[in-house]
Amino acid sequence: MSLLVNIAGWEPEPWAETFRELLASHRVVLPGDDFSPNDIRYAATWKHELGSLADYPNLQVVFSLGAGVDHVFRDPQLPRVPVVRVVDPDLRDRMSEWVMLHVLLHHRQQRMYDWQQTEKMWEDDRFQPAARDVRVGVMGLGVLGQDAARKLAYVGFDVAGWSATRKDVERVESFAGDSELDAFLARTDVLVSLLPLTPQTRGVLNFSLFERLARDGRLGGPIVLNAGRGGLQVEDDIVRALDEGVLRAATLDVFAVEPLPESSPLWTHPAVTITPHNAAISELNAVAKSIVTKIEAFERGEPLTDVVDPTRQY
Ligand code: NDP
Ligand code: OXD
Repeated sequence: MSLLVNIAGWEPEPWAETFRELLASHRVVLPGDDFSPNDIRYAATWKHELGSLADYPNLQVVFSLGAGVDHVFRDPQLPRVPVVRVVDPDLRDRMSEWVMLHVLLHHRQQRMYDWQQTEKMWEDDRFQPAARDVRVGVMGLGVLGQDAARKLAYVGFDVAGWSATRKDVERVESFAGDSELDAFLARTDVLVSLLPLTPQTRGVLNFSLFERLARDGRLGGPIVLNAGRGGLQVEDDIVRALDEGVLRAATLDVFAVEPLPESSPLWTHPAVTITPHNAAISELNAVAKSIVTKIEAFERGEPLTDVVDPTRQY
């Protein structure tokens, strides 16, 4: 039985090596290796080439090497087998760190102080609201969103979340479905997007949505953070909203095209903070171990966990 490691954009060799160490009972192969397609039972993939999972007649499970699975479902020739995603505390905690860091950077106006430092400027009379007076709204209250929301609430922010179905998270107000989106936005000063990219969510972070964020917040205008996927945001709308004062600032980890092209105005916009899609990296050892644990359980006859619903695509 073999595991095919099928990766684009990341170095595949270290992944194959780690799987070999952790899954000694299986052969671990890369697409260019010499193997029979009939031997492949599992595929571990990140942005695999379209169609490159089609010719394995005994493939039983596709494992995403990340929490997101849009890179799997974009393949029109995806075999009809279960798709399993990463749900792991290592990845979850990394994302919450990113969210906390960037919400706090805006809340404590750290970018302005960075600039003041370059000017040797001592200007300490700025208005500084309390965290309890800043309303953070987490779009996507799933595994990552719930953890980030809990931690934001623990620090003292006034936190709400929006998801398809209602959630019960301590100290986090839950808004659900399209009918409650406007109410969620109207009470949000800092919007944190942790949605998956699906046909329903593509382009949701657009000018019209930005206009519906709270205008009476304590940070001088709404702020948007997106670590979900680039396809959620309309990048021209972000620039326009910043230029027209509809948004005060944006922090973006993900982009429609990655790496972000040099020509993008986002690179140099003074109100934009950019991180290179590393809000929560898939740490090789943690993710490979979690996949191997799932394979071992599956082979003992236990049900697969973290299987993605192919109709929802998340
Ligand atoms: P989950 O599937 O656990 O959560 C997704 C959340 O989004 C759920 O609360 C779901 O609602 C909600 N949702 C989905 N579609 C809609 C919709 N149409 N309307 C309202 N709510 C919706 O995913 P995770 O939290 O594990 O991950 C979220 C995303 O984060 C990933 O898909 C990936 O794209 C991104 N990510 C980015 C990383 C980075 O480094 N930048 C790293 C890891 C992940 P409900 O629960 O009610 O179904
Ligand atoms: C993921 C990612 O989906 O890293 O895990 O983007």
